Amino acid sequence: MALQAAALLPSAFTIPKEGKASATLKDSSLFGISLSDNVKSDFGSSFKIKSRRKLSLGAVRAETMVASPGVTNAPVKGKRTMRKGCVVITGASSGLGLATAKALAETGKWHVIMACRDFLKAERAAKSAGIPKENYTIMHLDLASLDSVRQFVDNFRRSGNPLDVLVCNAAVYQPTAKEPSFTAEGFELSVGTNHLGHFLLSRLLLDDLKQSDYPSKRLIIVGSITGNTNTLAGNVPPKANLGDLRGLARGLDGLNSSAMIDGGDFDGAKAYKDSKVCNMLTMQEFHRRYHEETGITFASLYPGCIATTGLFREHIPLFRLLFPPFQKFITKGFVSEAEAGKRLAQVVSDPSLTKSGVYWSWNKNSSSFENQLSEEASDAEKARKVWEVSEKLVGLA
Ligand code: LMG
Ligand code: NDP
Ligand code: PMR
Repeated sequence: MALQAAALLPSAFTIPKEGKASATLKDSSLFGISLSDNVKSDFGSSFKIKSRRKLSLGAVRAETMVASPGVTNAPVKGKRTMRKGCVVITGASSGLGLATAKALAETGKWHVIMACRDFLKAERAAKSAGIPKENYTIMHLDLASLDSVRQFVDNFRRSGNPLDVLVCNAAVYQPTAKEPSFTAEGFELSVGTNHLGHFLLSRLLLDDLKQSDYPSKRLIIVGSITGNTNTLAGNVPPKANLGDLRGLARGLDGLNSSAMIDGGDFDGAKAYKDSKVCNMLTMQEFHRRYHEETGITFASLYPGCIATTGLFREHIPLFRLLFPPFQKFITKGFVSEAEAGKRLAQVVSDPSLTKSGVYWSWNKNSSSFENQLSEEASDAEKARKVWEVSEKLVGLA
């Protein structure tokens, strides 16, 4: 089994033919080997130039039109009126979400809604990160409760802010749990929070995104290399595998059915990786269903291995001690929170990253490229099934 992955390794460094936008590059950080600069700059250059030109027009007009800072419901004077963008980031109280909030807020061009389960923690985090206070608002959101998700959507609408970009970033990881824990509605916690909570949130907020007059509207769902079995990292056991979704279809309640999507025995690390596969599949299903009709950009990404974040808080102390140096010096996949925040901020706001249906990654020089997902994470039929089963579970169907 492991050798399947070995066979895949050389192809991880396949270089696309020059000029081809549809690259077949895999996560680039395996043992520090990455793409040559030539390939990187060739790749994607055509769409970069096009979209930059289009958007800069809007930006120039915009700067002359903004009268006062802050997100307002100022009357829309034509499609290209530019104002501060408004971005909702879930789980912005630490790690990647906080770093992204900071990176965006500091540009002065974004107002960040930090959607967090712990209000005080978020406030302290924003303050100590030095995020300018006029550029963020904290709103309560507990993704482990669908009622809370619905409440958040109501509160957000009442706040009168437009929704230009939604970033589904929050996650929990329970690598050492022997028994499953559950969300308010009784779904296994990792898939319930990371996938189902975000699934409901993004389905409900799709209407708000549609109504935005911002030049580039985006819905971003954070994925990961460890959910992709076409990489070495994705082959470290336990591997992601959604199977035939029998556990998910029965509600992941751990009572009448398994707490795992594939119906197997509970494994916290696998549940997390499975949830990331659901995140990446959901992004693609959104793209297939709504991109053409709405013009919204749907994207996912692997920001790099941010080995120092709170994600590993439940891992054993030895792991937390060794994991950062292991990633820094052995795999070379390590990235700081600040750097990862800049990467995600790019996916939120960079005019050259408007392509939809894409899973972004970065090479050693921190240049973005379109990466290829594993077979399971790009399986259109599975994406449709995950979508349909999930909408039943969250009460949308
Ligand atoms: C599980 O353990 C836990 O059970 C689970 O609870 C959860 O925590 C989960 O993913 C999280 O992990 C899986 C186990 C995987 O992880 C460990 O226990 C890690 C320690 C393993 C130590 C192995 C020594 C390697 C030396 C590395 C340097 C030390 C720094 C370590 C820092 C991190 C940890 C403390 O680990 C294993 O199963 C070990 C075997 C890993 C092999 C994975 C490779 C996949 C196969 C891919 C084939 C590629 C072939 C390579 C050929 C190369 C040819 C060029
Ligand atoms: P952190 O633990 O630092 O951040 C996770 C955030 O999610 C925290 O703000 C946490 O809130 C929030 N959160 C957890 N549960 C809920 C909930 N029920 N409702 C609302 N918010 C919640 O981890 P990272 O920054 O590393 O993780 C961010 C994203 O990056 C995740 O999607 C993760 O899968 C992804 N990722 C991380 C990688 C890494 O190497 N770290 C690699 C690849 C992807 P609180 O502060 O209250 O705990
Ligand atoms: Mg992994 C080839 C490089 C590589 C990369 C980029 C990652 C990323 N990891 C790599 C390799 C390995 N890891 C190897 C060879 C091992 C065996 C020693 C290994 C082990 C390992 C563990 C035990 N790695 C882990 C864990 C975790 O608990 C993390 C995890 O799986 O969380 C779900 C993790 C990660 N490794 C990564 C990344 C990004 C993670 C963090 C999890 C994520 O968000 O996906």
